Amino acid sequence: MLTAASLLLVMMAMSVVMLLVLSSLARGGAQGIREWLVANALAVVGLPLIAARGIVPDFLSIEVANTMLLGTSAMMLAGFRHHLGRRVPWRALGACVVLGLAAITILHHGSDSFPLRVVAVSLDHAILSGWAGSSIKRSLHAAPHRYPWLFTIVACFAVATGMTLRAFTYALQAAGWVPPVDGPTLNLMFFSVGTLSLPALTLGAVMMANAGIIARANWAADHDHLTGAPSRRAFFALAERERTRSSRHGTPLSLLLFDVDHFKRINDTHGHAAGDRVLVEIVDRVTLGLRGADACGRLGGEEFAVLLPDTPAGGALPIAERLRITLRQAPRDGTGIGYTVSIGVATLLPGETIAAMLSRADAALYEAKAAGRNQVMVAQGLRAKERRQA
Ligand code: GH3
Ligand code: MG
Ligand code: MG
Repeated sequence: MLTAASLLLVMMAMSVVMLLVLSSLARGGAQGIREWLVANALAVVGLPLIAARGIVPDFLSIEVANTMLLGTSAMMLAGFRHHLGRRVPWRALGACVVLGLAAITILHHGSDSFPLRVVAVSLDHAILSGWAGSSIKRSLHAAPHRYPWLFTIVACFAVATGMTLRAFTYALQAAGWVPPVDGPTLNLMFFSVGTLSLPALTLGAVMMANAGIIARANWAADHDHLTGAPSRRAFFALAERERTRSSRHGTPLSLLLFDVDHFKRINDTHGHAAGDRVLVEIVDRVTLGLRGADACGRLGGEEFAVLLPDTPAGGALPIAERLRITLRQAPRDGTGIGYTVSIGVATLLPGETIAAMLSRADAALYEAKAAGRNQVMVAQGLRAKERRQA
């Protein structure tokens, strides 16, 4: 026979499992894990204390246990706010717990009303869960993956609704209403809502943390860690997508491959850190001058590529020339280090692969270097070699 005590002990075991799951995610760098761990640790102690009613002193199974469970809801909310990058309102959370404790104490030692104690505690849990749900809902637009967030929002609001219903039912009972089910069954029904809430919210938290870890890992794989530009892998994937689109719709696709001239000298003269700042500055300046559909990727070292969808050879050359002239002029609020780039331009030939186009652009870039640097060369294949002197 399922009793409130056995349910509480099962849920305590669930919290122990959740502690292990959360601990396994702690190394992933997700924010909020510490608070969720504390929430479940509080439940591991608080739930058996409630179940031990009559065995341990009332002070422990009523005041201490209920305050711990209110702390659980408060710490879950703190974890969600931390995870979302929102301010954690520690004072308000502390006030919710302290007011809850005050109400429990008064309703224990004053009027000693069990239904009114349930009303106070349930309302407190309802406020904290509803608050968590609306905080997550407000940040939903920033979710890396919607499902875990929607699951958690629904869980928070379901808990808040269950707790409000519980408060309402016990308030009616305190006013003399006789419920259609007997006291222990009613207690068990609402206990199920209460005890299921923490595992459900923790499951949502674990899914959100996991989605965040995966999103960060994907971002790291697709972006260069220094400049934030698309990585070689991401650039090739994008170029491949654009190549497919270009051959399907018959639209032109061009590519600029550029390399910083004498970059080794910049490192040698100003130091490696200054060289790093120059690379970041270059990506920022190039990206600023591109259209939305264009992309600048870092292929390695001080070599970058710009993909120009819907751009024929005649359009790519002036863009390359503009890029070369812009980068030649030191920006007013930049590193203060002067540099130039050499650029190879290639436009996709019918049936050509991205690797082949890139190889033609590379040959043009090599020619630009050999011809004295700080210039643009157009790859052979579409038209005769073109050259723009600085
Ligand atoms: P060239 O005009 O022929 O391109 O000459 P270069 O000096 O630019 O070319 P080289 O290939 O001789 O040297 C490239 C240098 O770029 C050497 C390498 O240490 C430096 N480099 C590569 N990656 C980074 C980086 O992430 N940060 C910094 N600061 N330097 C880098
Ligand atoms: Mg170079
Ligand atoms: Mg190079």
